[in-house]
This record gives sequence, C-alpha cells and structure tokens, in this order.
Amino acid sequence: MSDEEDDLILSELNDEELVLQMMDDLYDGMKPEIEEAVNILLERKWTPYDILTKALVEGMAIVGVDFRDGILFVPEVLLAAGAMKGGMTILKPLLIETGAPRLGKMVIGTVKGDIHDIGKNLVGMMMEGAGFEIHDLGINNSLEEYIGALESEGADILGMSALLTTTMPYMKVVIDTLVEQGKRDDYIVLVGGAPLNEEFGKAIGADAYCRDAAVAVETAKEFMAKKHNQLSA
Ligand code: B1M
Repeated sequence: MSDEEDDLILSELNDEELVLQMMDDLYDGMKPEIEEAVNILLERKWTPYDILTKALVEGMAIVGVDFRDGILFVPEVLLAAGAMKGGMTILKPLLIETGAPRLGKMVIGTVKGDIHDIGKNLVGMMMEGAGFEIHDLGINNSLEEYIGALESEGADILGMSALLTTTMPYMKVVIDTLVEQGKRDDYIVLVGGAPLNEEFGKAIGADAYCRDAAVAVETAKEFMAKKHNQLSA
C-alpha cells in the first residue's frame, strides 16, 4: 500500500471520489474499508439499493470481467468477494426493509457425492454481488434437497456444481426428475464445474453450462430478462 493510500481518509472524499475508491478497494479485497465506506454513504442518506448497485455491484462487475479474462485469480476473487460480503452484510437487512428489487432467486449446491465447494461459493458470492438472492445448500445434495429447496424458496434458478467426473451425471438425475414431476419449465437450470462443458450441459437438458462465475452471472441475467419478457408478453 502506498503512503498516499495510507493517508486516505474516506470520509473526506466527496461521493463520486468515494464510490471510485470503493471500486478500487473492492478490487483489492479491502473488507474494512468497504464496510467503512458503506457506512459513510448510509450516513450521507444514500439508499441501500443505490449503494449496492452503484458502488458494490459495479465494482464487483470489474472484478468479474478481470477474473473471466485471467487477470485476477481465485485468491484475489475470494478476497474481493469477502469484501463485497462485508458490505452486503451491512446492507442486507436494510435492503429487505426497503424492499429493493432483486434480480431473481437462485438455489445453488454441489451435487451428491461431491464435497468441492470453492467454485460453487464463488458463483454464489458473485451472483449475490450482482443482485441475486442466493439460497446455498452447501455440498453433497440429493435431488430431494434440490427440489425441496426450489419449492420452499420460490426460486427462479437452480444452480448445480460438480467437480468430479463420477458426480456430474447426477445433474441429469435431478433434471430428469424435474421433467418427470412436470416442474422442469418452472426453473432456469444452470450447471457448472471444471469437468463439464457445453455439450454436457445440452445433453443433460440444462438451460446452460457456465464456464465460470462471471459467465454464471451474465447467463442468469439473460435468462431472467427472458423470463420477465415472457411474463409481461
Ligand atoms: Co479434488 N479433485 N478431490 N479436492 N480437487 C479435483 C476436482 C481433481 C480434478 C484433481 C485432480 O485429480 N487433478 C480430481 C477429479 C478428477 C476427476 O473427477 N476426473 C479430484 C479428486 C479425484 C478428488 C478426490 C476424489 C481425491 C481423493 O480423495 N482421492 C476427493 C473427492 C472428494 C469428494 O468430493 N467426494 C477430492 C477432494 C478435494 C479436497 C477436499 C482436498 C479439495 C476441495 C476443497 C473444497 O472444495 N472445499 C479439492 C480440490 C481443492 C480440488 C482441486 C485441486 C481444485 C478445485 C477448485 O476449488 N478449483 C481440483 C483440481 C481442478 O479443478 N483443477 C480437484 C477452484 C474453483 C474456483 O474452480 O471449482 O472449477 P471450480 O469452479 C469454477 C467453475 O468450474 C465454475 O465457476 C467456478 C468459479 O469460476 N463453476 C460453476 C463451478 N461450479 C459452478 C456452478 C454453477 C456455475 C458455474 O452453477 C450455476
């Protein structure tokens, strides 16, 4: 950190400078600074929704692009996501209070037999950062757990993660069960994980395979926009 950054007093910045500084701090994974800045903007009577969208989400979008392009790597993204979470923790209760619009709700979990969760957690954090509500089921999920949560949470999107070639076929079991139960069209199904690819996603009947967290965010936004257009047509 440079001396200049050491001396920086966030509360002395005007709103525009503070938001730009927040984007830098988010990129650098500086959680205490993000929390302080969120509190400053709240004191300045910014709405929680504006802080979320104009500072945190826009900042996280920059992180997402650089992650996709191979400029940032997993440790840095986890730090940025942690800083984002610090800001979100302050805003979450206030957002619920003010009823800020959410982009959609996603139930996400790693499939049965699989305990890898780093990628799934990253996707959840990036989705949350982009304005989605996330219900994280954790690891080792059965089809009953996925389908039960989709229904009880009133979710729009099912996100499944698998890191093993032996566990990825279980995604098809979940999707086939949704089809058998006549519920497949109720949900957008996105799948991801290192051993998957586009063809596999198509073959199992998912709506899309997402190569990484940034693609998951972009894909979820596209599908939610289509869903809203269909509902309003
Ligand atoms: Co495991 N492991 N592991 N492992 N592990 C792999 C997957 C493996 C490829 C390593 C190797 O051999 N080269 C191999 C699988 C081989 C195969 O199936 N062909 C393997 C194995 C064999 C195993 C064990 C069986 C080892 C053993 O016990 N003998 C065992 C399995 C246990 C089980 O699950 N039942 C095991 C255990 C473990 C640890 C516990 C030690 C640890 C997991 C810790 C944890 O997750 N909490 C671990 C790790 C860390 C790995 C590697 C090294 C790294 C995985 C990771 O976190 N990547 C992995 C090697 C590798 O993948 N190259 C390996 C970083 C993460 C950010 O990327 O998860 O791909 P990723 O997520 C990305 C995208 O894939 C995508 O977005 C994410 C972010 O960009 N994405 C989604 C992921 N999920 C998504 C869901 C979506 C959308 C996008 O939904 C919408």
